[in-house]
Amino acid sequence: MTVNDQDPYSVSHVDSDPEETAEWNESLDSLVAAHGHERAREIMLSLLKRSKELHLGVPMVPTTDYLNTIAPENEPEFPGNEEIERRYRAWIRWNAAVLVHRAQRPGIAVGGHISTYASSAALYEVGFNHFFRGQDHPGGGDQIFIQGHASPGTYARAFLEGRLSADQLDGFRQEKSHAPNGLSSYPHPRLMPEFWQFPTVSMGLGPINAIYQAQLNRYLTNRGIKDASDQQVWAFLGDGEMDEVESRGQLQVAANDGLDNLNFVINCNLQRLDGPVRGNGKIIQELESFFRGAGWNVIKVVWGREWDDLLARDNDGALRTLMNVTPDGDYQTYKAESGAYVRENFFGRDPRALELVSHLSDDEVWGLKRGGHDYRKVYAAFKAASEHTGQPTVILAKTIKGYGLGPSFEGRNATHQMKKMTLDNLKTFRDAMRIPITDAQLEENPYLPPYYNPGEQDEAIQYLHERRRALGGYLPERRVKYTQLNLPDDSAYAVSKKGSGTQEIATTMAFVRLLKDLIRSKDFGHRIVPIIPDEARTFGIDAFFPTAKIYNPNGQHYTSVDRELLLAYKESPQGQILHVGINEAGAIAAFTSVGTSYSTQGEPLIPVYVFYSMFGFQRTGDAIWAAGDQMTRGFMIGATAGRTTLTGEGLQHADGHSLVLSSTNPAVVSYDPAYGYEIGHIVHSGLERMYGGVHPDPNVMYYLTVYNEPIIHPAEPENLDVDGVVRGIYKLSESAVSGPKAQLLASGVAVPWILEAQQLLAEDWGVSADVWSVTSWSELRRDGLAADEHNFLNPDAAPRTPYVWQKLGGAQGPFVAVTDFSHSVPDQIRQFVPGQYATLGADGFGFSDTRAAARRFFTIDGPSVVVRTLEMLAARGEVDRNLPSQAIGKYRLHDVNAGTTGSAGGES
Ligand SMILES: Cc1ncc(C[n+]2csc(CCOP(=O)(O)OP(=O)(O)O)c2C)c(N)n1
Ligand SMILES: [Mg+2]
Repeated sequence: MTVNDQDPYSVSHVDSDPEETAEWNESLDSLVAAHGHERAREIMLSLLKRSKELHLGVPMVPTTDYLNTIAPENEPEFPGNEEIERRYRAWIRWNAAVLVHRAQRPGIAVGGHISTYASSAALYEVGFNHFFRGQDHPGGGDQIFIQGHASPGTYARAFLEGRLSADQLDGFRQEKSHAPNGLSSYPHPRLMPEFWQFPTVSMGLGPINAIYQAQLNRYLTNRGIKDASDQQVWAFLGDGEMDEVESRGQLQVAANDGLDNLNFVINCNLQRLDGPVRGNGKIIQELESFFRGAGWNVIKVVWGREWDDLLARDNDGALRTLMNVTPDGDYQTYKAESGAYVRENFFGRDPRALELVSHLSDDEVWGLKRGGHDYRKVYAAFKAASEHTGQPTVILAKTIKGYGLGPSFEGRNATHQMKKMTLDNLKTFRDAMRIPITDAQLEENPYLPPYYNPGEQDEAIQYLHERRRALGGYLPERRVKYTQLNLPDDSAYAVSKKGSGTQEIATTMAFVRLLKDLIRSKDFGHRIVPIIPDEARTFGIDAFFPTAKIYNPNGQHYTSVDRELLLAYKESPQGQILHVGINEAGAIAAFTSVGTSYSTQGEPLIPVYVFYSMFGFQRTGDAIWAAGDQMTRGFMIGATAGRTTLTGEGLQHADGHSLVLSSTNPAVVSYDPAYGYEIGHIVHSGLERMYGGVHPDPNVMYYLTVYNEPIIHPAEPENLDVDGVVRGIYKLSESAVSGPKAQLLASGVAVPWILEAQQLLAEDWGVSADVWSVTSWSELRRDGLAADEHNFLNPDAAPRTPYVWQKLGGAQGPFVAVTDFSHSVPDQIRQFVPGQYATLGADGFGFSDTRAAARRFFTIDGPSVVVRTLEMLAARGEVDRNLPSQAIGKYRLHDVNAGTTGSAGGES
């Protein structure tokens, strides 16, 4: 069976000598009575230690009984007016359901979720009324990750707060057709930039991003950039969502960092989309052991106050045993049935338990609530969580999916997807929520039941406002006011401009050299946050270890093996580098929190996330998409790029498509630079765009592919076409020879190949080829599409010319493009090239071999470019039609062993 049955301390555990055991227990009881809890705890710990020495095999307690962690006698006073809060919670619940229902009106029918918020309303409301501090709070405010499909509840609250109008509620999921009063389906900062802070709806990203948000807050504090020590992160999550690897995979980070500023609230309604989360087991027990094992503080809120009396009278543990052994599937069914059913099928299994409820009517049995619906129990849990120190806390709150919506919703397997209520459902729900709306009003148009808002003068609404005032303003709210940056001056880029002299270096190294100088840049460098998933040595970033240091809030308490070395591995609470371990999912979560610090904390930081290009977009593309939603700014560096360049590593490492993937993310600006000076201008323009204050769209992430093949980097040419570098294409070399003309295009590591081809074409075949470095195929495509779109919609206006066309318009001869990526990368600009266009690329799986052999295999090397160019010229009648086959013979193009393009070596 599942973990929930393994508790050796549960009442159902068999005792071989109960009398003797009772004597021991009595001793303990009198110890507590005489010397108090603390002393008794000391004795117990000492006994446990002794039992370990005696090898008694007493296990750590992974789970506790299926009971509330906080005993009734330890519950704090509820400080609010429960009656008033309950009143407007019901209004919020009504409006949340009605807004989804109204979104199903004929002709609209855009979907939405009713049952999720219905199950979690009390959890949110206790938070909003008593815990969650707004951004005007002196401490800086809390950060709330709201469960994506519970968004109707947040909108409904904002409606009562007067922050959203009824027309806006009716614009739910109609962002264009109902503009400017549309509301996004889920929390999407990009779509509602003044409202939502954290996108959460892709299951699993909320939990992992919340962990790294809490870490960022500590990082800012430890590094003295901002005191965020009074801020808490609260993440609302689903129990089904906890199945995602991202939900659980980084729990240890939160524990190791001691993130007591982090609280997870998991709404355990026992259901996910299709049915039970753990029908045969118990999700709360499973999560308890999982979180506890990861080092978290666990608070279970299983039962409402109505159970307190029963449990107090449960002297022989009969009820507790039933609670422990009942699987979730049964708990779900109880709540889809009736009080009589619960009496018979739950309590009825043990006469002693049945006796405990003998004085209750069936209705009262039905009224025994789950903990997550009980204000006081939830309040107690939130208070304990917010006060707990040294560990992150998870609250596991048991609820009913579709709570209060009546028998056709509550606990039904299909409830997640139910978006519409029948007239009867509406009436039942109206009664349960005590909404002063008449039958006649509902019957008038069942598609459009009215919203309810008693107005600003209402006592409850005033109470609601007062609570938010006391807590520092309304939530959620996204702000973008931030400390202005002094961007580095030109001298920071000098290293890129001067080239590598006679030294061969990879573009990775060229980038790292620039990064080093940027980090040194006064008043600016400390805001750069290198993020590295355990590849620093691969990319030469280990050089930063001793100076920038690796962030570890606990410092370095061991004697480092390499302490004598110049490049010692140095961990420090003030460390600048976020070394996240072998963990791309965590790295992108860190990238997101760091890259949105300008907004969440008003303190810009520039994340520079360096990774194996194969394990970036391909592995964590969804998280990068969410980063785009959250309007993250920063730099992603896809190192060891290229299908043939990372020699030797083979199929799973050889990246020939990350630029295709990155091109699909509208928030990503991708570049494939060839030389250091290109990198310098690209990074410079990126920083200007993100933080220069001029660009209309600063919310972008730059993606640069860099390679590990050592090459000579030329110094920056005089009169470099900087605009071309930044916009995506510039002429690198014009052929001096006379002869038939051709134009060669390449990006990144392939630029030297077309320089080689230029030379071969001139020397072997008398062809004059110009060379263009294409720094960004995808930006050129975007520009071309924008021009197309403009011309399409404005036939009478002066037509726009795509930038590629402007650049290549006067160039003579056919165009041949080559790349170490798949054909689809250079094919992106095909329709904007003013002439015949052929592309060479490396499609298919990579493999292990030398660079020269691999490039010959894919026919993308210098001689391949020559042959392709000659073929195009021959087809146009500009060279002899026998030349291509002569060239194939001369270069032995069909022989992989004849390839010579590319150097050996380079770190990987
Ligand atoms: C990555 C991902 N996969 C699938 C979905 C579709 N989806 C939305 S909600 C949901 C079920 C959520 O169940 P749970 O987390 O228990 O939330 P509840 O509504 O029960 O509170 C699913 C599968 C999604 N949003 N994200
Ligand atoms: Mg659920």
